[in-house]
Amino acid sequence: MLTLAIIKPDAVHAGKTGKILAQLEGAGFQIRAARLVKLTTAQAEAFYAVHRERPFYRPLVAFMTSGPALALALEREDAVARLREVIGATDPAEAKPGTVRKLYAESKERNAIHASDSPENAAREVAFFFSERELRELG
Ligand code: 3AN
Repeated sequence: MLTLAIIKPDAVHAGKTGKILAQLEGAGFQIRAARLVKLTTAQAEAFYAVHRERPFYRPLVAFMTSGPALALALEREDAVARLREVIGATDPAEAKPGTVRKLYAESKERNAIHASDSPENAAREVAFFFSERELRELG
């Protein structure tokens, strides 16, 4: 099964991309597709549309468009739940030791990595960044 991760602009800017990729691969995920993207405001708004009424929505969109981010389609058994375990809680202060966010996140907003939170969202979010054709050709 596939899930979507995004190594966020804070982590890319801080030069943590390689370490995070190594951690994801070490946890058994295979990279099925990857693209460095600089999201437009419209793209970030659409991606986070479920949060549009939340107070952190505008700052989140501004942050996610602030620099390059690495979108990843990742495969492994039980990928959605396992990736959520590996990334840790939204707030790094609450994340378990050894999780990506505990190791690399700066704050609850600048929290290094996104991961889909349900199989339905994983399908939607993988399709947001990658076409069926490129997944097929790369896989
Ligand atoms: P997660 O990324 O753990 O699934 P969500 O989906 O609740 O968390 O939130 C999406 C993103 O919005 C988070 N990754 C984080 O960057 C930001 N965010 C969530 N809650 C807050 C908050 N209370 N204050 C600032 N940013 C937040």
